[in-house]
Amino acid sequence: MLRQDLPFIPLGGTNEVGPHRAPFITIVRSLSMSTTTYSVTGMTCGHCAASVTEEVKKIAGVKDVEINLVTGGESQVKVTSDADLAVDDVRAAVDEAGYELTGASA
Ligand SMILES: [Cu+2]
Repeated sequence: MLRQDLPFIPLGGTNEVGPHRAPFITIVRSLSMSTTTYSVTGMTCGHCAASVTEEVKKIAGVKDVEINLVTGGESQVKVTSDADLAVDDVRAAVDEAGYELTGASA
């Protein structure tokens, strides 16, 4: 009886830490992080992208900004935030940097 119980002691101890923590972190992330990709026209170089990044990062809740620069076309601005952003706030930030927001998609 004791021999049969022994192997389950270390396994039980591990499971108590692992599976309880991992799903908790996953759930918190999926509920609180939001990513939206915006189309922005008018950017022509890295300086343009840096200006847009700087302005968009000023919006409350923005955690990360990634830009796929398309010179002379629609650049893609991927914004990760801890809450859904108001598109007007993003438009205002892009406008402040000197460019135009032309679309948004989840
Ligand atoms: Cu530029």
